Amino acid sequence: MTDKKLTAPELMELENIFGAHNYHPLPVVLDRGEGVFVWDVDGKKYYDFLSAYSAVNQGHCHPKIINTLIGQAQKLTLTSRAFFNSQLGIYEEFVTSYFGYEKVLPMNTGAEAVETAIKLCRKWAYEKKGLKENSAQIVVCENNFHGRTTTIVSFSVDPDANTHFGPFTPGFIVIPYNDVKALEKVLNENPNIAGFLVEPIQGEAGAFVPDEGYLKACYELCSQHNVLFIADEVQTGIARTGKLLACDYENVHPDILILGKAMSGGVYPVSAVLSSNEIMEVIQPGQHGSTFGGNPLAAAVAISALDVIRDENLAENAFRLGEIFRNEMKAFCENSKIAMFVRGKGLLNALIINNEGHKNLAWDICVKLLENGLLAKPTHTNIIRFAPPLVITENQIYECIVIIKDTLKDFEQ
Ligand code: IF1
Repeated sequence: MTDKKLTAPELMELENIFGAHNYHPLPVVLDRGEGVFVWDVDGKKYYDFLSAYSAVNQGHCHPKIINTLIGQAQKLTLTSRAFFNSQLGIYEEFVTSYFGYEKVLPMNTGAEAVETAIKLCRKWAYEKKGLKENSAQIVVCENNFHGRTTTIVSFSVDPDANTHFGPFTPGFIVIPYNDVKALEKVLNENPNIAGFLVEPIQGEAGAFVPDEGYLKACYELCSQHNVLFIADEVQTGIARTGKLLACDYENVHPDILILGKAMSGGVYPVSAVLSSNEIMEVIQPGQHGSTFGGNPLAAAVAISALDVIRDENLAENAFRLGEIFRNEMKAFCENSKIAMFVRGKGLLNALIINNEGHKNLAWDICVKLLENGLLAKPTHTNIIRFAPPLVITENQIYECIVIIKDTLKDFEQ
């Protein structure tokens, strides 16, 4: 931490000059966070309705998680996996029982966990399913977002994500999302399919919720065809959508579950791939890993972060307050010319803005929201995502609904 005191414009200029321009942030420089609130360098307070893209479900700087972080940081942080450490086994038992799996493979970021799942699925396909070497295909969905590595952007349909980043990794088949028939067709026509990788709700696509029954139907098709159902719950998992996992809504237990973000409450990069003994045993020593994956600091922090989810009933809170948020915003949309509709589950919601004749309207609304003390970010030019920390209270969510409605009213002609 530096004690150098610079103004917000000076700090933004430093990022502009010395940092790569791979982001386009809203003009606010944050300095401190606590629960649902963050403060900028001038001491102005905001409701955080992004939660670091759902990593901070437990709220900023949750005291229990931070205490664990400090305690473990003073004891042992990293050993590599060349040795055992005193936290990892305890975490592995905890996390597998928490999510109902037999084994976990610990990694750090979401993209790394997705990569891990892809490698695991391919190896399973050759060693257990009996596919011919290098023939395995993984089915993915249009408008997916699974991270930024070269392999993952190979199957993105977003030109920003993959233009000029080729050559790409082969072995992926893209089908429309929320389309059971498309999955059935590809499974019937292609005998080389190893897995189906899917987000239970598409986050980057703007909290796009599939039809009820979609996940269940896909899961059943996969099991009929001996194809692994792989759920990327990096964003939807850990209580965000009103259940521990979004797949819980349809009682689907993925063959491979991918988690990240809120695994640590946003204090440290922790991701995980969970599966059965039968699938996980295809990876043997030397075949996959990471210097930081499974380190004692991550292990200790993740136990605390998952304890908080359970102890504070954050899934139930997200479910209940999400209903209130959508009902209020739905009613508002009925009489609005610019707010078209709201969608989402739990506290992962998006408002669709009518930006005809005013391309930057969603951005301008977010800048106005910022001025009014609430942080949210637009996506795909006309969608605003609303995803506060799950520790938000009923009174606070009503206060935020007022801020959002008042801000939107300013843009109605
Ligand atoms: C950024 C979106 C959110 C994810 C799913 C894997 C990853 C992500 C379902 C990779 C990451 C992020 C990363 C963030 C923006 C973001 C995002 F707008 F792109 F879609 F959350 F809404 N699977 N999502 O959503 O995890 O490697 O980043 O830890 O700045 O790119 P990661």
